[in-house]
Amino acid sequence: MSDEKLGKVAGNGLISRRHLLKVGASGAGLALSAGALGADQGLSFQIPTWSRQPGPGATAYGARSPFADDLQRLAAQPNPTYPGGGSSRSPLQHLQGTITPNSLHFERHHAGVPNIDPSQHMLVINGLVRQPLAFRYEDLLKYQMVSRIHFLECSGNSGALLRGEIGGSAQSLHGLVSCAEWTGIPLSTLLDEAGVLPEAAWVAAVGADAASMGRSIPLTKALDDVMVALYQNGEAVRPGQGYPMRLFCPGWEGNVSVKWLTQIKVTQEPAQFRDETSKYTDTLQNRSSYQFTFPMGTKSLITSPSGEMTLNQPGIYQITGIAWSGRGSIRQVEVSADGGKTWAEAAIQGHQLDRALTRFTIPWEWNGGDAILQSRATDSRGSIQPTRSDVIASRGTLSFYHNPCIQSWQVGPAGEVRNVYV
Ligand SMILES: Nc1nc2c(c(=O)[nH]1)N[C@H]1C(S)=C(S)[C@@H](COP(=O)(O)O)O[C@H]1N2
Ligand SMILES: [Mo]
Repeated sequence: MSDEKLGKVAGNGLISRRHLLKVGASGAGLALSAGALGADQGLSFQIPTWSRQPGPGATAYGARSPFADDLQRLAAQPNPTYPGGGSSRSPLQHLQGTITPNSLHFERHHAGVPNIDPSQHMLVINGLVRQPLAFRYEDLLKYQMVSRIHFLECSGNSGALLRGEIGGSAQSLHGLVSCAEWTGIPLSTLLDEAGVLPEAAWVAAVGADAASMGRSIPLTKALDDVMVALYQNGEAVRPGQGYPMRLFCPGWEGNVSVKWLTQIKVTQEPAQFRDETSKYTDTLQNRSSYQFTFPMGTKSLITSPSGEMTLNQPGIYQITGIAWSGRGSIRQVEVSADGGKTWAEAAIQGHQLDRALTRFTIPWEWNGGDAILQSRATDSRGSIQPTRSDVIASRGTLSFYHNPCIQSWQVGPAGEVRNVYV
């Protein structure tokens, strides 16, 4: 049969999404649960134990199935010289759709999670304003809010690939990205009330954690789409995400979305905080550094099959993954099964929202031979995800923040999937 007849759309087994996969088992010999509809067409049914009696009733706060309890964040080992510092990563290889459940949203803390009583917490706006203001939590609840679905990505995400680390999973290599519906008050509303003076050009945002983590944000961004977020996926922002309030800067490196937000100082110049000088800058080969690299790049990642998974046998697999861009929406994702020699366009599974995760999918037939799976995103501005060599050629090997490069997953002869560099 011709490749077209088989539905092949690119080299090494990528299949058209319109092709019938025929992977469902035929009924013969299978014991299935019939529900209320009864057996049919030679399928024999058994009633499972859970259908024979009522289960427990409704609960005050939901929990997931014990069969799904292995979905856990991956936390870095505690470091006694850096109390509370570190991160935990989202289990990207087990998630579907585009919204990260709050309990699995990645975390990055510089001095642990403060236990903030919202009735004792204040947000102060001062500096180059006509009238300094202080807001209590209840005050903020009186303002009109907006809801936006956006990804959040740590600028250190995927840095392991530039360091050339061996092995790793989607979670361990790329799990510092998540996506949620954020609800809060546009920062412009609060700045307008304080009355920004004409000479102002930046704001300095500071958190109430023991790190007093601060970042400078250009006033243009602060007045454009930055919000003081109080809710995440409909419930109060979790302590790990900044309860009772955090700054949220759509599309920009996670570090500027200051958690446990307690002060916004309007200034003429950036404050030069520790986290914008000693860290989160990108040093080039000539030892000069990029500072204030704010928007995250155009990026995608195959989440399944991915590193540390095993394909049990040759056959059909649904490749799926996520794509995002800090400057717009995702226009297209292409997938390769031969290490980038040939590409096929993946189907977009749902939303293609501005600066949000976008899910892609494409069926693939693994023939048991060598395969290298890659995905490549293009955003709404036409920017194409670079290869690792592109990134290294453009800025050398001294920096590992802000890495959007294409991930390569090699499928070995026993079906083992691992991170490789091509
Ligand atoms: N006050 C404060 N804000 C902070 C941090 C912090 O340690 N303290 N970490 C920053 C970093 S580096 C990132 S990537 C994001 C992570 O947000 P998340 O933990 O909600 O995923 O928060 C940022 N805001
Ligand atoms: Mo970060």
